[in-house]
Amino acid sequence: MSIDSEPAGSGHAGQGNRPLLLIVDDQPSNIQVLFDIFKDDCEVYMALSGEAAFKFLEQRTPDLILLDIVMPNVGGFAVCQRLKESARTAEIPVIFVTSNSDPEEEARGLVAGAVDFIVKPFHATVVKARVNTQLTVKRQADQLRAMAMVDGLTGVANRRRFDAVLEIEWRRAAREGAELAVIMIDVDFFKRYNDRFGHLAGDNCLQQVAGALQQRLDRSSDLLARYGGEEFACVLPATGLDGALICGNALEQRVRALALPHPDSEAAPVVTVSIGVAVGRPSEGGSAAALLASADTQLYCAKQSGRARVCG
Ligand code: GH3
Ligand code: MG
Ligand code: MG
Ligand code: MG
Repeated sequence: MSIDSEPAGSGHAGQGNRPLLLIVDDQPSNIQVLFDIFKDDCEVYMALSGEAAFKFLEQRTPDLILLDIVMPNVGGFAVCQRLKESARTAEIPVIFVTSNSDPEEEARGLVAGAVDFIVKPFHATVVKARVNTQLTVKRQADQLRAMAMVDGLTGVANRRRFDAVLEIEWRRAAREGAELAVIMIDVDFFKRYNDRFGHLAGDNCLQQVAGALQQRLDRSSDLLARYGGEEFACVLPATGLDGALICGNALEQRVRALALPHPDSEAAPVVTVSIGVAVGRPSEGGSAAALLASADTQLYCAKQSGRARVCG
Protein backbone atom coordinates (compact mmCIF):
# COMPACT_ATOMS: atom_id res chain seq x y z
CA MET A 1 0.00 0.00 0.00
CA SER A 2 2.49 2.62 -1.08
CA ILE A 3 2.37 5.38 -3.61
CA ASP A 4 4.04 4.31 -6.80
CA SER A 5 5.41 6.59 -9.50
CA GLU A 6 4.41 5.68 -13.05
CA PRO A 7 0.90 4.96 -14.26
CA ALA A 8 0.94 1.94 -16.55
CA GLY A 9 -1.25 -0.45 -18.46
CA SER A 10 -3.74 0.21 -21.24
CA GLY A 11 -7.08 -1.14 -20.13
CA HIS A 12 -6.72 -0.11 -16.54
CA ALA A 13 -4.72 2.57 -14.79
CA GLY A 14 -3.08 0.09 -12.43
CA GLN A 15 0.19 -1.74 -12.98
CA GLY A 16 0.27 -4.91 -15.04
CA ASN A 17 -3.25 -4.06 -16.17
CA ARG A 18 -4.61 -4.60 -12.68
CA PRO A 19 -7.26 -2.04 -11.83
CA LEU A 20 -6.13 0.74 -9.53
CA LEU A 21 -8.30 1.02 -6.44
CA LEU A 22 -8.26 3.87 -3.93
CA ILE A 23 -9.73 3.28 -0.46
CA VAL A 24 -10.55 6.40 1.53
CA ASP A 25 -11.37 5.88 5.21
CA ASP A 26 -10.22 7.50 8.44
CA GLN A 27 -10.03 4.10 10.18
CA PRO A 28 -6.98 2.03 9.22
CA SER A 29 -8.77 -1.13 10.39
CA ASN A 30 -11.57 -0.50 7.85
CA ILE A 31 -9.02 -0.03 5.11
CA GLN A 32 -7.29 -3.25 6.12
CA VAL A 33 -10.50 -5.27 5.66
CA LEU A 34 -11.03 -3.91 2.15
CA PHE A 35 -7.35 -4.20 1.31
CA ASP A 36 -7.43 -7.91 2.14
CA ILE A 37 -10.41 -8.39 -0.19
CA PHE A 38 -8.81 -6.63 -3.18
CA LYS A 39 -5.05 -7.03 -2.76
CA ASP A 40 -4.82 -10.00 -5.14
CA ASP A 41 -6.87 -8.52 -7.98
CA CYS A 42 -6.19 -4.82 -7.75
CA GLU A 43 -3.41 -2.36 -7.16
CA VAL A 44 -4.70 -0.90 -3.91
CA TYR A 45 -3.91 2.51 -2.43
CA MET A 46 -5.27 4.12 0.70
CA ALA A 47 -5.98 7.59 1.98
CA LEU A 48 -6.88 8.34 5.60
CA SER A 49 -8.75 11.55 4.79
CA GLY A 50 -10.44 13.41 1.95
CA GLU A 51 -7.46 15.74 1.77
CA ALA A 52 -5.06 12.81 1.41
CA ALA A 53 -7.30 11.39 -1.32
CA PHE A 54 -7.10 14.62 -3.35
CA LYS A 55 -3.34 14.68 -2.90
CA PHE A 56 -3.16 11.16 -4.31
CA LEU A 57 -5.44 12.15 -7.21
CA GLU A 58 -2.95 14.81 -8.27
CA GLN A 59 -0.55 11.95 -9.09
CA ARG A 60 -2.74 9.04 -10.15
CA THR A 61 -6.18 8.35 -11.56
CA PRO A 62 -7.76 5.30 -9.94
CA ASP A 63 -10.28 3.11 -11.74
CA LEU A 64 -12.54 3.15 -8.70
CA ILE A 65 -12.77 4.77 -5.27
CA LEU A 66 -14.20 3.14 -2.14
CA LEU A 67 -15.23 6.03 0.05
CA ASP A 68 -16.13 6.28 3.72
CA ILE A 69 -18.82 8.83 4.68
CA VAL A 70 -18.00 9.88 8.23
CA MET A 71 -14.52 11.35 8.34
CA PRO A 72 -13.15 14.39 10.21
CA ASN A 73 -12.82 17.68 8.26
CA VAL A 74 -14.03 16.70 4.79
CA GLY A 75 -16.79 14.09 4.83
CA GLY A 76 -17.41 11.51 2.11
CA PHE A 77 -20.32 13.35 0.46
CA ALA A 78 -18.21 16.48 0.07
CA VAL A 79 -15.32 14.43 -1.34
CA CYS A 80 -17.63 12.79 -3.87
CA GLN A 81 -19.17 16.09 -4.92
CA ARG A 82 -15.75 17.62 -5.44
CA LEU A 83 -14.65 14.62 -7.51
CA LYS A 84 -17.69 15.00 -9.77
CA GLU A 85 -17.07 18.73 -10.26
CA SER A 86 -13.62 18.30 -11.79
CA ALA A 87 -13.35 17.02 -15.37
CA ARG A 88 -10.18 15.14 -14.45
CA THR A 89 -11.86 13.06 -11.75
CA ALA A 90 -15.55 13.13 -12.71
CA GLU A 91 -15.39 9.78 -14.55
CA ILE A 92 -13.96 7.82 -11.62
CA PRO A 93 -16.70 5.61 -10.15
CA VAL A 94 -17.23 6.11 -6.44
CA ILE A 95 -18.76 3.51 -4.10
CA PHE A 96 -19.66 4.53 -0.57
CA VAL A 97 -18.84 2.03 2.14
CA THR A 98 -20.49 2.88 5.43
CA SER A 99 -22.12 1.44 8.53
CA ASN A 100 -25.06 3.80 8.13
CA SER A 101 -27.93 1.86 6.53
CA ASP A 102 -30.37 4.79 6.50
CA PRO A 103 -32.04 4.95 3.04
CA GLU A 104 -31.88 8.75 3.21
CA GLU A 105 -28.12 8.51 3.50
CA GLU A 106 -27.96 6.06 0.62
CA ALA A 107 -30.05 8.38 -1.54
CA ARG A 108 -27.80 11.29 -0.61
CA GLY A 109 -24.77 9.28 -1.66
CA LEU A 110 -26.24 8.38 -5.01
CA VAL A 111 -27.35 11.97 -5.62
CA ALA A 112 -23.79 13.08 -4.84
CA GLY A 113 -22.72 10.97 -7.82
CA ALA A 114 -21.79 7.57 -6.35
CA VAL A 115 -22.51 4.47 -8.47
CA ASP A 116 -23.20 2.21 -5.49
CA PHE A 117 -23.63 2.19 -1.73
CA ILE A 118 -22.38 -0.68 0.41
CA VAL A 119 -23.50 -1.04 4.02
CA LYS A 120 -21.32 -2.65 6.68
CA PRO A 121 -21.11 -5.35 7.78
CA PHE A 122 -20.73 -6.75 4.29
CA HIS A 123 -19.85 -10.07 2.67
CA ALA A 124 -16.47 -10.00 0.96
CA THR A 125 -17.82 -11.82 -2.10
CA VAL A 126 -20.66 -9.32 -2.52
CA VAL A 127 -18.34 -6.33 -2.23
CA LYS A 128 -16.00 -7.95 -4.74
CA ALA A 129 -18.82 -8.61 -7.19
CA ARG A 130 -20.17 -5.07 -6.91
CA VAL A 131 -16.75 -3.54 -7.41
CA ASN A 132 -16.09 -5.81 -10.39
CA THR A 133 -19.36 -4.77 -12.00
CA GLN A 134 -18.43 -1.11 -11.73
CA LEU A 135 -14.89 -1.76 -12.98
CA THR A 136 -16.33 -3.46 -16.06
CA VAL A 137 -18.68 -0.54 -16.73
CA LYS A 138 -15.79 1.88 -16.27
CA ARG A 139 -13.55 -0.06 -18.68
CA GLN A 140 -16.26 -0.12 -21.32
CA ALA A 141 -16.94 3.59 -20.88
CA ASP A 142 -13.20 4.32 -21.20
CA GLN A 143 -13.07 2.30 -24.42
CA LEU A 144 -16.05 4.16 -25.86
CA ARG A 145 -14.59 7.52 -24.89
CA ALA A 146 -11.30 6.58 -26.57
CA MET A 147 -13.06 5.34 -29.71
CA ALA A 148 -15.07 8.55 -29.93
CA MET A 149 -11.79 10.44 -30.30
CA VAL A 150 -10.09 8.28 -32.94
CA ASP A 151 -10.47 8.28 -36.72
CA GLY A 152 -11.62 4.82 -37.77
CA LEU A 153 -9.69 4.67 -41.05
CA THR A 154 -6.26 5.94 -40.04
CA GLY A 155 -6.14 5.44 -36.27
CA VAL A 156 -4.99 9.01 -35.63
CA ALA A 157 -7.08 11.47 -33.62
CA ASN A 158 -10.32 12.62 -35.21
CA ARG A 159 -11.62 16.13 -35.68
CA ARG A 160 -13.56 16.09 -32.41
CA ARG A 161 -10.35 15.37 -30.52
CA PHE A 162 -8.43 17.94 -32.57
CA ASP A 163 -10.93 20.69 -31.79
CA ALA A 164 -10.89 19.83 -28.08
CA VAL A 165 -7.07 19.70 -27.90
CA LEU A 166 -6.71 22.92 -29.87
CA GLU A 167 -8.96 24.73 -27.39
CA ILE A 168 -7.10 23.27 -24.41
CA GLU A 169 -3.68 24.14 -25.87
CA TRP A 170 -4.90 27.62 -26.82
CA ARG A 171 -5.87 28.32 -23.20
CA ARG A 172 -2.65 26.80 -21.88
CA ALA A 173 -0.56 28.93 -24.24
CA ALA A 174 -2.56 32.02 -23.20
CA ARG A 175 -1.74 31.34 -19.54
CA GLU A 176 1.92 30.67 -20.26
CA GLY A 177 2.42 33.45 -22.79
CA ALA A 178 3.66 30.80 -25.22
CA GLU A 179 3.28 30.47 -28.97
CA LEU A 180 1.05 27.85 -30.57
CA ALA A 181 1.35 26.49 -34.10
CA VAL A 182 -1.27 24.87 -36.30
CA ILE A 183 -0.49 22.96 -39.48
CA MET A 184 -3.10 22.05 -42.11
CA ILE A 185 -2.24 19.31 -44.59
CA ASP A 186 -4.17 18.35 -47.73
CA VAL A 187 -3.38 15.55 -50.17
CA ASP A 188 -2.83 16.88 -53.69
CA PHE A 189 -5.06 15.79 -56.58
CA PHE A 190 -6.56 13.12 -54.42
CA LYS A 191 -9.79 12.95 -56.37
CA ARG A 192 -7.74 11.88 -59.39
CA TYR A 193 -5.96 9.27 -57.24
CA ASN A 194 -9.32 7.75 -56.34
CA ASP A 195 -10.51 8.00 -59.92
CA ARG A 196 -7.49 6.11 -61.21
CA PHE A 197 -6.87 3.53 -58.48
CA GLY A 198 -10.26 3.20 -56.83
CA HIS A 199 -11.61 4.14 -53.45
CA LEU A 200 -9.99 1.24 -51.56
CA ALA A 201 -6.54 2.19 -52.84
CA GLY A 202 -7.43 5.76 -51.85
CA ASP A 203 -8.21 4.60 -48.32
CA ASN A 204 -4.92 2.72 -48.17
CA CYS A 205 -3.09 5.83 -49.38
CA LEU A 206 -4.67 7.89 -46.59
CA GLN A 207 -3.55 5.29 -44.04
CA GLN A 208 0.02 5.44 -45.30
CA VAL A 209 0.02 9.23 -45.36
CA ALA A 210 -1.28 9.33 -41.78
CA GLY A 211 1.42 6.86 -40.70
CA ALA A 212 4.17 8.90 -42.33
CA LEU A 213 2.94 12.14 -40.78
CA GLN A 214 2.58 10.55 -37.35
CA GLN A 215 6.10 9.13 -37.51
CA ARG A 216 7.58 12.56 -38.05
CA LEU A 217 5.86 14.22 -35.08
CA ASP A 218 8.38 13.55 -32.35
CA ARG A 219 7.15 15.59 -29.42
CA SER A 220 4.53 13.86 -27.32
CA SER A 221 2.67 17.16 -26.94
CA ASP A 222 2.19 17.41 -30.74
CA LEU A 223 -1.13 16.12 -32.00
CA LEU A 224 -1.92 14.84 -35.48
CA ALA A 225 -5.56 14.47 -36.48
CA ARG A 226 -7.54 13.59 -39.56
CA TYR A 227 -9.48 16.78 -39.99
CA GLY A 228 -11.73 15.62 -42.80
CA GLY A 229 -11.65 13.51 -46.02
CA GLU A 230 -8.04 13.88 -47.24
CA GLU A 231 -7.10 16.65 -44.83
CA PHE A 232 -4.97 16.35 -41.71
CA ALA A 233 -4.15 18.92 -39.05
CA CYS A 234 -1.54 19.27 -36.32
CA VAL A 235 -1.38 21.28 -33.11
CA LEU A 236 2.16 22.04 -32.00
CA PRO A 237 2.34 23.62 -28.53
CA ALA A 238 5.20 25.98 -27.67
CA THR A 239 6.27 26.22 -31.30
CA GLY A 240 7.22 29.41 -33.18
CA LEU A 241 7.05 30.01 -36.92
CA ASP A 242 10.61 28.79 -37.63
CA GLY A 243 10.00 25.50 -35.86
CA ALA A 244 6.57 25.04 -37.39
CA LEU A 245 7.94 25.63 -40.91
CA ILE A 246 10.73 23.12 -40.31
CA CYS A 247 8.14 20.63 -39.12
CA GLY A 248 5.83 21.40 -42.06
CA ASN A 249 8.64 20.88 -44.56
CA ALA A 250 9.66 17.64 -42.88
CA LEU A 251 6.07 16.41 -43.05
CA GLU A 252 5.90 17.28 -46.75
CA GLN A 253 9.14 15.35 -47.36
CA ARG A 254 7.93 12.33 -45.40
CA VAL A 255 4.83 11.95 -47.53
CA ARG A 256 6.80 12.44 -50.74
CA ALA A 257 9.29 9.81 -49.53
CA LEU A 258 6.50 7.23 -49.36
CA ALA A 259 6.84 7.29 -53.16
CA LEU A 260 3.25 6.24 -53.77
CA PRO A 261 2.84 6.49 -57.57
CA HIS A 262 0.35 9.15 -58.67
CA PRO A 263 0.62 9.48 -62.47
CA ASP A 264 -2.27 11.94 -62.68
CA SER A 265 -0.84 14.47 -60.25
CA GLU A 266 0.37 17.72 -61.78
CA ALA A 267 2.61 18.36 -58.76
CA ALA A 268 4.85 15.26 -58.90
CA PRO A 269 4.65 11.65 -60.12
CA VAL A 270 3.99 10.56 -56.52
CA VAL A 271 1.47 11.37 -53.82
CA THR A 272 2.24 14.75 -52.27
CA VAL A 273 0.65 17.11 -49.78
CA SER A 274 0.22 20.86 -49.60
CA ILE A 275 0.71 22.41 -46.18
CA GLY A 276 -0.35 25.63 -44.50
CA VAL A 277 1.32 26.79 -41.30
CA ALA A 278 0.11 29.45 -38.86
CA VAL A 279 1.42 30.53 -35.46
CA GLY A 280 -0.28 32.59 -32.79
CA ARG A 281 0.46 33.94 -29.34
CA PRO A 282 -2.86 33.50 -27.54
CA SER A 283 -1.89 35.87 -24.68
CA GLU A 284 -1.94 38.69 -27.26
CA GLY A 285 -5.49 37.95 -28.40
CA GLY A 286 -7.16 36.18 -31.30
CA SER A 287 -8.84 32.80 -31.11
CA ALA A 288 -8.19 29.16 -31.85
CA ALA A 289 -10.70 29.37 -34.71
CA ALA A 290 -8.87 32.33 -36.23
CA LEU A 291 -5.54 30.50 -35.97
CA LEU A 292 -7.03 27.53 -37.76
CA ALA A 293 -8.48 29.82 -40.42
CA SER A 294 -5.09 31.37 -41.09
CA ALA A 295 -3.48 27.93 -41.43
CA ASP A 296 -6.22 27.18 -43.96
CA THR A 297 -5.44 30.41 -45.82
CA GLN A 298 -1.79 29.35 -45.98
CA LEU A 299 -2.85 25.95 -47.25
CA TYR A 300 -4.81 27.66 -50.00
CA CYS A 301 -1.68 29.65 -50.82
CA ALA A 302 0.33 26.41 -51.08
CA LYS A 303 -2.29 24.99 -53.44
CA GLN A 304 -2.33 28.14 -55.57
CA SER A 305 1.44 28.32 -55.89
CA GLY A 306 1.86 24.82 -57.31
CA ARG A 307 1.05 22.30 -54.51
CA ALA A 308 3.55 19.86 -52.89
CA ARG A 309 4.89 22.69 -50.75
CA VAL A 310 4.58 24.56 -47.48
CA CYS A 311 3.29 28.09 -46.99
CA GLY A 312 3.36 30.00 -43.72
P1 GH3 B 1 -6.43 19.40 -54.39
O1 GH3 B 1 -5.06 19.10 -54.85
O2 GH3 B 1 -6.88 20.76 -54.81
O3 GH3 B 1 -6.60 19.20 -52.93
O4 GH3 B 1 -7.39 18.39 -55.14
P2 GH3 B 1 -8.15 17.13 -54.54
O5 GH3 B 1 -8.60 16.29 -55.66
O6 GH3 B 1 -7.29 16.47 -53.54
O7 GH3 B 1 -9.33 17.83 -53.75
P3 GH3 B 1 -10.87 17.58 -53.82
O8 GH3 B 1 -11.40 18.30 -52.60
O9 GH3 B 1 -11.42 17.97 -55.13
O10 GH3 B 1 -11.07 16.04 -53.64
C1 GH3 B 1 -10.85 15.39 -52.44
C2 GH3 B 1 -11.10 13.94 -52.65
O11 GH3 B 1 -10.83 13.19 -51.48
C3 GH3 B 1 -12.51 13.65 -53.05
C4 GH3 B 1 -12.95 12.55 -52.13
O12 GH3 B 1 -13.61 11.54 -52.80
C5 GH3 B 1 -11.66 12.05 -51.55
N1 GH3 B 1 -11.84 11.50 -50.22
C6 GH3 B 1 -12.26 12.12 -49.11
N2 GH3 B 1 -12.31 11.26 -48.08
C7 GH3 B 1 -11.91 10.06 -48.54
C8 GH3 B 1 -11.74 8.78 -47.94
O13 GH3 B 1 -11.99 8.56 -46.75
N3 GH3 B 1 -11.29 7.77 -48.71
C9 GH3 B 1 -11.02 7.98 -50.03
N4 GH3 B 1 -10.56 6.96 -50.74
N5 GH3 B 1 -11.17 9.16 -50.62
C10 GH3 B 1 -11.60 10.21 -49.88
MG1 MG C 1 -15.07 7.02 9.12
MG1 MG D 1 -9.29 18.81 -49.42
MG1 MG E 1 -6.80 17.53 -51.76
